[in-house]
Amino acid sequence: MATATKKPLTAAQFKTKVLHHLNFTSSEVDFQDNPSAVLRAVCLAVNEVVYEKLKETNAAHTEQKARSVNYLSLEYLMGRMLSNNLHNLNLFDIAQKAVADLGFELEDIFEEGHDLALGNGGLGRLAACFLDSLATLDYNAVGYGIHYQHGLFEQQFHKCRQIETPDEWREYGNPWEVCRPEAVQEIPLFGSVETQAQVDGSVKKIWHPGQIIKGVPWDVPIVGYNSKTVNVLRLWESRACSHFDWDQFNAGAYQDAHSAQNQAETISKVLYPNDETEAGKELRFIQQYFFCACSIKDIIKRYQKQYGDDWSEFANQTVIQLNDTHPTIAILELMRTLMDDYDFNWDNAWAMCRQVFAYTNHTLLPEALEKWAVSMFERVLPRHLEILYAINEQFLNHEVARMWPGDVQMRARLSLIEEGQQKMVRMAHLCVVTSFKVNGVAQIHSDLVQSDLFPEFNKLYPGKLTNVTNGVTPRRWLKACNPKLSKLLDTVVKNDWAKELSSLNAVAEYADDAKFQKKFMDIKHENKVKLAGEIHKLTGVEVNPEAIFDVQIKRLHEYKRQHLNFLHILGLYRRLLENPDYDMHPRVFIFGAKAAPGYYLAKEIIYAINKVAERINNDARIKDKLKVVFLPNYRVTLAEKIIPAADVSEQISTAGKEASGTGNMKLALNGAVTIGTLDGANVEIAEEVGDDNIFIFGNTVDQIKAMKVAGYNPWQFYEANEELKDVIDWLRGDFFTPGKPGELGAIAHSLLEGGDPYRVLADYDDYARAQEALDVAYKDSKRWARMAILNTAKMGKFTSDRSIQDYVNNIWKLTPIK
Ligand code: GPK
Repeated sequence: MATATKKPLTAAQFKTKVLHHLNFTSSEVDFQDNPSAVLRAVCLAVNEVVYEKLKETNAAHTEQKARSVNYLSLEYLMGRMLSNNLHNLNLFDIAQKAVADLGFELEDIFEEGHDLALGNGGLGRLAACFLDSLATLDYNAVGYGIHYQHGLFEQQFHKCRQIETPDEWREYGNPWEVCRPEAVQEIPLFGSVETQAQVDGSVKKIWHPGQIIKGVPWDVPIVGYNSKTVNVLRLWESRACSHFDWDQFNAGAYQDAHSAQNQAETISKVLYPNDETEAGKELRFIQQYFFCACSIKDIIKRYQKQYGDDWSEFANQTVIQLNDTHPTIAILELMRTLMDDYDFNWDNAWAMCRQVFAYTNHTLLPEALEKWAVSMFERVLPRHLEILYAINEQFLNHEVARMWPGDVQMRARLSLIEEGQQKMVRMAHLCVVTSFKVNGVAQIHSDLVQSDLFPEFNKLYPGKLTNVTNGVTPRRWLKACNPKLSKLLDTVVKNDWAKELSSLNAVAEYADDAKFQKKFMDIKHENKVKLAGEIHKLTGVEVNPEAIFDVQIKRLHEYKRQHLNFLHILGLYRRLLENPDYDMHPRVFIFGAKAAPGYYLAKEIIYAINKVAERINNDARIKDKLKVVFLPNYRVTLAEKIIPAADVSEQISTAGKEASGTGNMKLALNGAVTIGTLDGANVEIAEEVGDDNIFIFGNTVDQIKAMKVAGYNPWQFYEANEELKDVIDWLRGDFFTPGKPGELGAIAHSLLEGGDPYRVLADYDDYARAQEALDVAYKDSKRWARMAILNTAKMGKFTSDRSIQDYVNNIWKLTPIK
């Protein structure tokens, strides 16, 4: 298909489009004091370009019969869309002009936008970065997920404690989505299975569902950067099938008439706010099945549009990537569909499934490995449970028995069913058995997946378990969020680094160049001044941009060890109280984190940090040497403001617990220096930047394991370090909570009586040592500038374009669209 090269839009033309939408789509003639109407009109103007490209992309996909990846994910943390889409379409400058002509600053218009926060943390944001890269690299890809009415809750602090309020991201509509009534699906649930004998002696299984739910797709266009492609993220919304029972309504049973509808709509009502843990709730299970079933039907429908009833190309055309175990049920749904709806025999259906599914593991935490009660499974999806049992039987009797004949323990260990009081389905086992590839998300994590999590599967299926190190999109995480640094990089890098991030390597040559150092650090300073304004707006706290901006932004979790950072802050405070002249460069500790609403200790950690911050920030004795701020409602949009201004990146998880991390990459890319453990992608970041440009501390994975074998005793570390002992005792007493002793005691209790499961105390000493080394380095401004520059220069590996290319080469085998 020959696409005529179109002339780029001018600012005047773009302004005409915006005015058109202000007048005719929004009927908003007087928009001067209505920036949100301007935002909507700008989005609609951008969409004119987007839809045109979407149409062309669809045509090219059809014409080229391109193999596609279908990314199944329960979470997508897209953030705001406008700035990103303008950059990716190369419309940023003209939009800025057009909007200025209308009397607005483009940046103020952005502030009217709402985050698409349909995810919790790293896993959801990774999915968003991957969609950006897939479109940028011109791959045929569809993201599938749930159109949650409420995304991740909004966080406020009330008397230092986290309060959650519902996210209302589309209360007044969302310009970035299109409803597709022509692609609605119907999804069965509950009921029973009938076994019908056939004339040929075989049996046919017929599922008689107890309920049918409607799945309504909403498409969010995904615009590639400087590419031809616009893909879609297709999000399913649940609705009742027969909308309204008028008989009941007329008979006065309003409640009943509404209840079926309410029940159906509950499925896509709200995102579960737990990061890396599973509650085992039926509604969550139904969410998973609902979106998988809609997506499988949609994938088949797309295929049949091209190939009709000929299934021979399906496996060539389709790969389905499972983003963690959350969409595992898609495997059973495809099996069921092929056998029950399309008359596949078992072997052919199973062979098909084994060719199309691949699975990404994102965590080793045992509490995050999904298991579903067999009893619940049977009630909700009786037919799927039958299929699961049949897969298990075949797996155990053929594959396991062949490798380990007569080994009953091995059978029990690998079985898809965990025996016990309550029989459970092990979703990860189903993923590993079925998928043709299983990947971890950073090298050290993938090694641990092979050696510790699935060693038997690794033996059974050599070569199946592999690694794809995570990455982040440099479009959002440098070009759009840090325009000043981006422009500086443009002056010394010839290639378009946003598309070829490894070309940033050229910046390394300037690491010792005094002029470049000054420019680089001046930009960092300007970004810090801007963030200081934001911090003041959000917390009322004044911070000094000359101080070190030390940042820890991520979900609140014990394994991420915000409390290690916190204890060290208390240690610094203690040193300053003992000696107000204690030699340290002033430091601002900046936190951003949401805690799962039901995660008690995580919420106590937030409370303690806020409480201590109140005291420290108002303590005149220590002057400006120490400030602590916890920014409320951490989300993609706030990350975009914090990251460009960070000097220090805290990546301090217990070794072996953080699968990869991706914030570590974003911060380093923007010139922050990492203080971190040898965990997740920190290991690979250290390899890239070199030992001189990162502060590594703490026990390694092997040392952590050895401590467990030897018997870990947190009291020993408490007794051995006077500072550590003192600050923990502060928390146990009423130093920060006069008259209320022990109000901050939960942390101390978990570290001592609770056995310190994440080895915080074991790493305190070395963490404090690394922090001192960092302080020394910062005071040498030339040395620090060099470190910061080299961090930016050496991040080429961590673009999500590289991750996607790894997936393509080793797993998906796609070819780009021409
Ligand atoms: C892992 F298992 C999970 C999960 O449920 N949610 C989530 O955000 C994260 N993750 C890991 O904790 C990070 O280390 C990793 O970088 C990220 O997934 C993306 O792979």
